[in-house]
Amino acid sequence: MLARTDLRGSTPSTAELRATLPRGEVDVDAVLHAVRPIVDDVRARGVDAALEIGERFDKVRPASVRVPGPVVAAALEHLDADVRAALEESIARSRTVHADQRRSETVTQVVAGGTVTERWVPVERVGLYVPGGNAVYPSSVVMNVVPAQAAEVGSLVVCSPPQADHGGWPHPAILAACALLGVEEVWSVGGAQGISLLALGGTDTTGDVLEPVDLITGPGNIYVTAAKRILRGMVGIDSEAGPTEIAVLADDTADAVHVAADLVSQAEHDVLAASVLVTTSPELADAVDAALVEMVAATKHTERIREALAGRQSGTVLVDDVEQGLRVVDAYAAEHLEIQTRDASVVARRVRNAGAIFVGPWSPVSLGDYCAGSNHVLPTAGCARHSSGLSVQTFLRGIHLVEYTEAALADVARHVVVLADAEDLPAHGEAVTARFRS
Ligand code: HSO
Ligand code: ZN
Repeated sequence: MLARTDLRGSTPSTAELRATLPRGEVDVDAVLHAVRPIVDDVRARGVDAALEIGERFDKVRPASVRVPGPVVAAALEHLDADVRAALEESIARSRTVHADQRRSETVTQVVAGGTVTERWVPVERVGLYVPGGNAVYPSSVVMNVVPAQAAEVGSLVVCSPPQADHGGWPHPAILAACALLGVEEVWSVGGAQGISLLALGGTDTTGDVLEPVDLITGPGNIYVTAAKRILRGMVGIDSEAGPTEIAVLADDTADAVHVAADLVSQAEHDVLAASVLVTTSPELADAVDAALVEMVAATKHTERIREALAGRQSGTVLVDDVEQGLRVVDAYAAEHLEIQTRDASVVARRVRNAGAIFVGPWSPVSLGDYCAGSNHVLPTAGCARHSSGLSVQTFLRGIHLVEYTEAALADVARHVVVLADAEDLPAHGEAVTARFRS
């Protein structure tokens, strides 16, 4: 069922591995030309442009960008009681984990009379994008809002596309999650125009001012990603999110049915989703394939999953041993990596590159999607080599406070002057020496 790559007996370099391993490509550059005019139009005409463009794509125009408070409150009232309880559990666990990510200020005594203090200061205003359409994920509201709140950002707005069959407001499940989290500001606008409005601000149809944000987080489709790429710099953005990925590193101790279920679970997101099995055991690979055939036929979103598993982004990689498996998963740098091997906990700690690691037989990715307490907004497409998932840290800036006394400055003055002269910037040196001339 999954295409196979056999690396046994070979010693490919990291670059060779990256070229060989299954991976899709999302060409954001290809849509930039379509997105730039949208950004420019919102820059020029604000809310009018955003609503007009939205009407073209979403086939609906909300009465205002800002969702009225009573609409948000009503969504929570109508929320199914079991869904509410599950979301509350998800929020509570997530808050527990993210509260531990808060940072305290560090004061470093560099020399007598000279300190550098690092303060962690929350971003003033943030925009959290939550997709609509096919993917209605109240869980993603939790994953964006909880770290932002734990970081104590000044203000936050959740932004999600209007839904034609919900009166032009975002999906009620998303509104309900916002209400549960105590989010007071929700905007009904999506796509590239939503990202543009977050970055640029505007005046709502009601006359209310829509304040621009300093940082935008949250996944979206390729147009959302393109708009973030265009506006990055003017606003901060989190790492670009592509289709979801799961890699499983498994040996002969893994349960084939469980591995197959996990591969299917993430393939369920998108025809472009990637499911990759890296295993030392050809027997396990065969058993997973057999299990997939049955499982894919029996599950709800058969077509989507079949396409995702058959795509060139998915496959099985056979390796000699766990050592080689580790090199493979490090080269791949999966958004989600499961370790289903002997001594999983030890193996997991040797992984260098992954968005999040799910350790052992009882920690499936879907636990992390909803209720582990961990965050599910994670780097995709190999970005885990250099980026992390959303956390409190995403919403903080480290600011150095440099505090030297006269004596401490005098003591180091000659070094500053020498370095300034070496860079042919004598005025830099003068800014120090001027202080000691009477
Ligand atoms: N696996 C997705 C998140 C998600 N799953 C939301 C279910 N709902 C990306 O980490
Ligand atoms: Zn998922």
